[in-house]
This record gives sequence, C-alpha cells and structure tokens, in this order.
Amino acid sequence: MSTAQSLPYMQKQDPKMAEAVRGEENREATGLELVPSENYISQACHEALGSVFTNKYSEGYPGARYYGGQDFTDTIETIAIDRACKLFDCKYANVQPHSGAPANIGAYFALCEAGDTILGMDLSHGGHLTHGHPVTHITKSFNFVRYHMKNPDTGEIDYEELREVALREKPKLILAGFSAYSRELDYQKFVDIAREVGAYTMADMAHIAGLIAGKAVKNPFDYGFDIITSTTHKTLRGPRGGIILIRESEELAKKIDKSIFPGLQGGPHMHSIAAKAVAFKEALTPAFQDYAQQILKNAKAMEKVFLDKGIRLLGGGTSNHLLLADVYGSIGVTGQEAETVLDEVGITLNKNSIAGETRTMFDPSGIRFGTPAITTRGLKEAESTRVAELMIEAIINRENTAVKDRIRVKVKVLAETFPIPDSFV
Ligand code: DSN
Repeated sequence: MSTAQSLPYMQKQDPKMAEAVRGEENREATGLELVPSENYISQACHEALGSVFTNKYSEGYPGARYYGGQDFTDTIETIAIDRACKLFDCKYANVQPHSGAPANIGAYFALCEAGDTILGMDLSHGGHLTHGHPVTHITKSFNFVRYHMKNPDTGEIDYEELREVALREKPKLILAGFSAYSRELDYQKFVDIAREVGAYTMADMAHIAGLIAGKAVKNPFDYGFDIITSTTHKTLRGPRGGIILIRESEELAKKIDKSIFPGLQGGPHMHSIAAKAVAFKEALTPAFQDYAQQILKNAKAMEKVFLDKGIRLLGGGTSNHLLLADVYGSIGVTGQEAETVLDEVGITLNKNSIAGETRTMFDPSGIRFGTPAITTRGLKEAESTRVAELMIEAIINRENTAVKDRIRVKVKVLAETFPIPDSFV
C-alpha cells in the first residue's frame, strides 16, 4: 500500500500485530522487491480480501452447494470463472485452489491414478517442488520422471531426452512449467510428444500467468495443452491463490472440480475468490498488456547490466520476467552472501541453486530475481538498469559499510520516487 493503513481496531486490540503490519508496510514502501514471484495488489483487491466473504462457508460449486445463504457467493464465483476463461481463452476454470501447490496436486489426482508416471522438469533445472521433488508427499502417490535443459547456457530444453523418457516411461501426464527458468518453452514439442505416447499435457504457468494474460508470451492453450495450473499472485497481480484452467474438455473439467472439492479441499476461500475476480478484471484491461510488456523490457535492461559486468546468467539471459545469476561462479560471492547484502541495502530477492550446482541448497551459487513488482511501481528500463547496477555494486562491496549505506539511501529514494500504486485502472 502506498499509505500506511490506519488499523484502528488492530492497534487497540492487538498492538503487536499492528506494529508488525506497519513494519512490513514500511519495508515494502522503502525497499525494492525483486523476488520474481511477488507483486503488489490493488486497493480494490485488498477490499475484496478484507470483505465479509471471509465469513462464509460454500462447499460445492455455484448452484450446487452444501450450505445455505449462497446468493452472493455464487455471483462472485461465477464472475471469477467467466473472467478467468476470457483471460486465458479456455472453456472451463476452477477458481477454488487455495494456492499453486493444491492446484497442482488436485490436477494430478484428477488426471492420474495412484502409481501413474508424471514427466516433469528437474527441480535443479528450474522445475518446482510440486513437480515431484522427493521431499514432497506427492511422490508417495505418483512416479515422477525428469527432463532437463540441454545446455544451461542457452536454456534450451533437451527435447530429445524428453521424448526418449516419454517413450520409455509412458507417462500419464507431461508437465511443462517452472519456478526458476528464464526462457520460453516450445509448447508444440510437448504436445507432439504427449500425443505420441497418449499423455495429458499440463502447463504450470504460476510464474508467467500475467505475461500470458497480458499477451507478452505464448499461451500453452494455443498449442493444444489440456490444462493449465497457476497461482494468482505473481505476474498476474492478484491475491494469494490458485486456479486450474481447462482448454475445452467438459469431462476433464468435471474431474478437476471433483478433485479439488471434495477430493482435496474443504470450503473455498470466498474472500480470495472475490479478490481473484477483481484482479482478473484488472488483467483484462489494455493497461495490463502494457504492464506485461514492460515487465519483459525491464528484465532485458537488467540482463544487459549483468552480462556487461561479466556475470553469468543461466539460460544466457531472459525471455520472461526473471533472471538467475551464477554469482558464485562469476565473482566468487555465494547466493546467500548476495541475498544478505542486498537485504541490507533494501533490495529483496532470493538465493537459488543453479543447474549443475556444486554448493548447498542453503548457500547455493545463484540468485533469482525479476521485474514484476518494480514494474508495478512504474520503474522503466532506465531505472531497472540503475537497480541492476546498484545490486552489483552492493554485492561487490558487501564488506564496505560506507558504500552499503550510500546504496541504501539511493534505493530508498528510488522506492519513494515510485510509490506502490493503489489502483491500476
Ligand atoms: N515460492 C514460489 C516461487 O518463489 O517461485 C513458488 O512456489
């Protein structure tokens, strides 16, 4: 929020909580957010999240609920579904997943039987925990097999490997999508391989949903993908939550609905569904398409600075909103060291392991950062270039307090020059 919330009831009843909320408001207002999966929502979205819909139980779907009093919940859920379908050009949507993990798990159980094989991208090459990392419960139910990048310096997926593994393992589902990958996927190749082996296709587009909605990158549905899962709070700039979209199959849509409720979740979070609907309306505007394009331009501006300074970027650069820099391999600073010093100067991002990682998950070689949040604040290419320069200066001078203090002031001035907007329409 651009202005401190007044929090009159919280202040009186629970001052410790009020203090923490104000602390976070101040952190967000005076620093720059580069975690590529974070963003700022509009005040209209905040109003929906803080609305009375948080009081209501609505198990079921519009027109078929298990509790009374659903006049208005049916209205908001129907609107959210209609807007989601329009935004992503598909026939069916389930807007109830509480977030990305339940969206993915719900989709797996809708499309697969226990013991079936799912083919997804290796986590160390950019995939996500919920794509079957051994630490997750989901690996007890399904057999996950992997594909990788052919060359981490171009980001190209090894589609020959993908096809070989698919022919050998006969997956029920082929999964495209990522959490730390900076290039576009060749969706047609996924679809062709899936058709060859009789697998469903699912795209987890949590990171790039806003770029797809804003028509800045390709839509997997244009290539025949069966379903798309996503969060709603990253580039899509909505509330924390999830969605599942189904291109055209009514049968699949019914399976997805049954899988989310009653299969996986209880009562939907109607306040969150109301906020999703508000965000989808915002994303349907021409201004959102400009926003999506600007995210890419800003990422390209940051890419140039890092490459000019000789810092290796995984994938060789970026075609989306995020960058993954091998700071350890390039300048001998670990991902944790870089994250820590950037926190000190008011720039937030996350350490990240890289393909071929030689260090640990807790102190890996890389940092992952991106432009969705700074673009929401109105930063353009010139300011994004400046932010990238300040990042590198801070990382290199991480032991020099005077330099860090100077950079902290510059970051604060930049943040205050571009306040977090209240509205996008
Ligand atoms: N935590 C999210 C991200 O940062 O990419 C994915 O779950």
